[in-house]
Amino acid sequence: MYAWPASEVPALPGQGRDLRIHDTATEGLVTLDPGPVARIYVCGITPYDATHMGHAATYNAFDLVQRVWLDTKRQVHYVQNVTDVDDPLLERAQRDDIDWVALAEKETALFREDMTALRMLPPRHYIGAVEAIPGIVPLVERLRDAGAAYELDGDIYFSVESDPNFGKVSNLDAAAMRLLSAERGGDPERPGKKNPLDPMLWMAARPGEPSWDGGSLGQGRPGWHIECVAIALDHLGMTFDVQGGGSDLAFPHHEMGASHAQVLIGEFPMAKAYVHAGMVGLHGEKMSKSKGNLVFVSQLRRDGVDPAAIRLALLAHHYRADWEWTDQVLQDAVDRLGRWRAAVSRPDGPDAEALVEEIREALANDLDAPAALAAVDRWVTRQDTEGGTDIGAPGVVSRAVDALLGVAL
Ligand code: 5CA
Ligand code: ZN
Repeated sequence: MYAWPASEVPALPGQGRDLRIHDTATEGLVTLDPGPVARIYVCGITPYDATHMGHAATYNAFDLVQRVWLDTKRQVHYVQNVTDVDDPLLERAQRDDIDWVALAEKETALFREDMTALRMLPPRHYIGAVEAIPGIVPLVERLRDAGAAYELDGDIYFSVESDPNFGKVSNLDAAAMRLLSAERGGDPERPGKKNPLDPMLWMAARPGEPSWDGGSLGQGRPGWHIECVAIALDHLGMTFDVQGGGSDLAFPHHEMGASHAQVLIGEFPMAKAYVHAGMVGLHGEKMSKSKGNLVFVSQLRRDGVDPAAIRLALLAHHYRADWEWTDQVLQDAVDRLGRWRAAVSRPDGPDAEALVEEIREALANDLDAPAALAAVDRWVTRQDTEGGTDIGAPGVVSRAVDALLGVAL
């Protein structure tokens, strides 16, 4: 499907830096050394409700990854999916008595608007689960032919025991995995499974639910993890640089994806770094569509909040931290945006070359956006207190903030 328009990314003077980022699998920082084309897969939305601040924070993190790479003059091959058929989407459509396709289209369209307003750079390939089905079916068949999948009442499950590296993405013990499997779309209680954690690869058609021709798999629809594996392998190939998402995707989603790829390709890991953003909460609980404690990007925009302020509110938190959305967070961002805009509209200021390097250094260091904001704050304060005679400096600051942080001043 189509994505959304890209905003301009100004070229900056000097040299970009290679990204050092936290990898969940090795539980440490890795310095990525992509070739001339960096490859990243970011798990996309399940479009049954509008984009909330948690989604926006996660996509902001991976937008920064892209901007750091672009600053090193690399191209970025960015792929994102849309889980446009899955249980929660079908359940919401049924609850609201609307067509599931119309619901998915409506929420995906709103997501595109929100991403555009927030100046998130679009993926090169934006792929829906439904359109990926012709690529998913042969992968499930291959897993079955390799003895890594089995049938249970017409549904086809992946056997986690077929992967010697199972567990190496999320590094959790068995009890934690079992708990999270139940919470996050798995069915550990279903009788007849070889291992309670085994995820579904292909779900046989259910009455009243959409289904597709799965060839030798029968009529049905794809499981969640194989969706992302099929799209990633098709568009990026094995061993791409980053697979990204919120921390709630480490297990089971990214763990199972790595397992599917291990059996299909015979290699681990599928991504050189598994990068996970912290969870944004509201009123003490993780913001989630299922709980309904949500602040929507589109609602804030409707209320007249400048999307650049929303973006600054996200950037004020380290991507790996769990944090709370509050009115104060937004107010602080609105105030900061006002100060920055006033500063870059002045005719001159202190030299900004060192500032560009500070922003680069902060982002290259595990995407430390709060440190980048603090560096800009310091330049703004210096301009205010000491003045400065560099007539090019406000323009340099404005271009650096745009190119590296995605905020148009
Ligand atoms: N379609 C799947 C991924 S293939 C999915 O998880 N969709 S989602 O709509 O539920 O979430 C989209 C992205 O937002 C995921 O990366 C998820 O980890 C992230 N996310 C969801 N809630 C939050 C939150 N409260 N804070 C931060 N990130 C969140
Ligand atoms: Zn995914």
